[in-house]
This record gives sequence, structure tokens and C-alpha cells, in this order.
Amino acid sequence: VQAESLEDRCQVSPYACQRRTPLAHKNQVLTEALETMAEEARFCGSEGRSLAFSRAASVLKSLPWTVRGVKELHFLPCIGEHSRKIIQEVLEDGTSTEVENVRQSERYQTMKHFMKIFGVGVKTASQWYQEGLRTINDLQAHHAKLGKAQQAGLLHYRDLNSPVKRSEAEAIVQVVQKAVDQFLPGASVTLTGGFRRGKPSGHDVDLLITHPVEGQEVGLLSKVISWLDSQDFLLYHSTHRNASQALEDQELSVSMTAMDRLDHCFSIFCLNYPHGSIKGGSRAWEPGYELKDPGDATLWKAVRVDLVVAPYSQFPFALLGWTGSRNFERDLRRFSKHEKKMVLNSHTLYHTEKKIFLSAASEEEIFQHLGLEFMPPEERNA
Ligand code: 8DG
Ligand code: MN
Ligand code: MN
Repeated sequence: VQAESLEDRCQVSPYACQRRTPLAHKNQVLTEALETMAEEARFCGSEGRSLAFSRAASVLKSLPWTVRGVKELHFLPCIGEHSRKIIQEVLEDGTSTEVENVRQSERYQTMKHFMKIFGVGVKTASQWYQEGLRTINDLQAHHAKLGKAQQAGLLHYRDLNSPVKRSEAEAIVQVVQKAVDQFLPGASVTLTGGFRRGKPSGHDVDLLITHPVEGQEVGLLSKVISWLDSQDFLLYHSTHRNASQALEDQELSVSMTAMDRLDHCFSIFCLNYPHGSIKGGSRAWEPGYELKDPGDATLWKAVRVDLVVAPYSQFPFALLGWTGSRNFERDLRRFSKHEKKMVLNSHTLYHTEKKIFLSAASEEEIFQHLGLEFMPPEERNA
């Protein structure tokens, strides 16, 4: 007998931004199966199909109960025919043959392997697969043409595929704060992404930088990157500047996508371990850092870091946009557009009928503008 009333079950929203989704949920086996199907669809270039599986998984993640029968699915939004079939198989047999076949397929395994290389996306991975390449060794032997990002990705493959721990993320915050303080005292460094949602580990560290005096942040990112580079903290970096002349054309800025308008940098940090502490060892990372000793790879670790700089007035939008999850963000924008006639991105909220920009001093105010109940980061794990 389930505790939830029929009414509770009918109230599951089709928008992730209206569903509280904690990190730990009760339908792991089902969501893993659906997410494998979503991944496989993405590998095939079928974005729509991928999104459908991904949405179904996201709905199950938000449920405060474990789904035990296929009848329960009738109350839920976003569960398509194919997702229902997969769920039914798993519920009845404990496993889905379709999912197992995908997991065992050479193409899926190879694609997954190649896409774990930083800088490699679906296009490159499937091209390599088509050319008959299967392993990392094949890439090197075949002299596959690699971009700068991919070369760095290959070089640091092991480190970049071992989870980043919270203590390591906090050490990176310290390093970046120290860099920022030299050029712009009073600027803040905020940990966003999965760590802000309460994840104990992640695939990278997402940092958002701002300063309470609007305009002071201009030019900060390049100075910070140059300093970090001069101190041997960077193994790779690629900076993207916002186009400030385009920003003056507000119609244009609305049509642009989110992050493209903020200064940001995709990088790989060299995180150094203090005396005696060794990478992969059981001892936790302790505060304090030193310069890289390139001679001994057990003393440092390559860590992916995303740095974003936002003007103060855009900070709440940037914070909301970079906290994720990706499913949460996608639905927040979909909800804004379809339910509120507003365009939300990582720097503004625009009302398309009133033709005005809505300002906000906090994430809470953005939710208010959208007529949404505030969702704390820990409940955005859609
Ligand atoms: P993880 O790193 O712990 O594995 O998970 P995560 O922190 O949730 O994932 P993420 O890939 O680091 O993304 C976190 C948020 O950052 C995401 O919701 C949106 C923003 N973001 C990126 N990269 C990009 C990008 O290339 N485009 C856009 N629009 N947003 C991005 O990190
Ligand atoms: Mn992240
Ligand atoms: Mn990231």
C-alpha cells in the first residue's frame, strides 16, 4: 500500500523546475536504464529521442516513492511509449534486454570511451568509430587529427575521468580567490554547478566570479588567467569573451543563447597536493597549496575548471544558470517561454509582451518573477 494519495500523484509537473528533486532518489534502477537509452540516442544524433528518455528519467528522480508497477506511470507526465516499455521490462524482469544490448554493443562502448576525452563530442567520436578506431591507442597510432583541447584531454585522460572531490573543489576556489584578490579586491568567487546542488563529487569545478561595483569586473578574467598560467596552475585554457558591442543591442542579446554572453574560460588546472599527501591516497586533501612539481605525477592532479565572470546586476541569473542541473535549466527556460512568455538566460529575464527586462537581486526574485516557488539548489538535481 502506497502512502501517497491519488491527488499527490496527479500533481507531478511536466516541468523539472516545478519538481523538487533531491540528489538521492528512489528509482535508481529505472533512471539508469532510461539514461543509458538517452545516452545511446545522443550518440546516434537523435536529440529529440534522447530528450524524451532524459525527461522520463528526470520525472522518476523527483518521485518520493519507488515505482513498482507500470499502472503507476499513467499518473506521470513525460513518460513516452518507448520509456514505458523499458520501465515495464525492468519492473518485470529486473533488467531490460534492449538496454543490456545497448550496453554491450561495440558502438556504444567505444563512443562512451572516446567521449570521456575532454574536447571530444558526438561528431568526432562517431567519425573515429566510422574510421574503425576503437581504443585510445588506435587514436595515437592512426595519427587522428587532434585539436588542442583534445590533446590536453588525452594527456590527462586518467585524472580528468577520476571524480573531483569537494575538498579538491574548495582548494581550487582558494587558488582562484587568491588570483582574483590581487587584481580586484572585493571580488567574490562562488562554487556553482553540481557542488552547489550538494553533490559530494563532480566531473569539474564550476566557478562564478563577480564584484559588487558594476563594471569593475571588466577585463578581470584575462588577468586572472594570465596570472594562474604564469604560476603554472594551468595545463590548458580556452577563454571566450563576450561581445560588448552586441550587448548594447538588446534585441540581439535576447536572441543569443545563455552563456555565450558572459566572459568564461574552460580550463584544466594543475592541483597540487601539500607535503606528504598523495593523489589517490586515503588522506583527504588539506588546505594549502604549492607550485607544481612536474617531476612527480603523484603530487598533482589535473582538474577541469569552468570560470565565469558576471557583472553584478547579472549575478543572480548567472548563478541560477550555472548551478544546473541541465534538465532543471532546460525546463526553467521552457517554462519561462511557454507558460510566461518570458526569455530566461544566464544574464537576463525578458518579458516578450511587455518588452521589458526584469531585474533581480537574488535567485529568489527570479523565481518570483516567473511565478515559481523557490527551489533551493539541493532540490534542482533533476
Ligand atoms: P558535474 O560537473 O558535477 O558532473 O555536474 P554539473 O556541474 O551539473 O554539470 P556541468 O556540465 O558542469 O554544468 C553545470 C552548469 O553549467 C549547467 O547546468 C550549465 C552550465 N554550463 C556548463 N557548460 C555549459 C555550456 O557549454 N553551455 C551552457 N549553456 N551552459 C553550460 O557547465
Ligand atoms: Mn560541473
Ligand atoms: Mn562545467
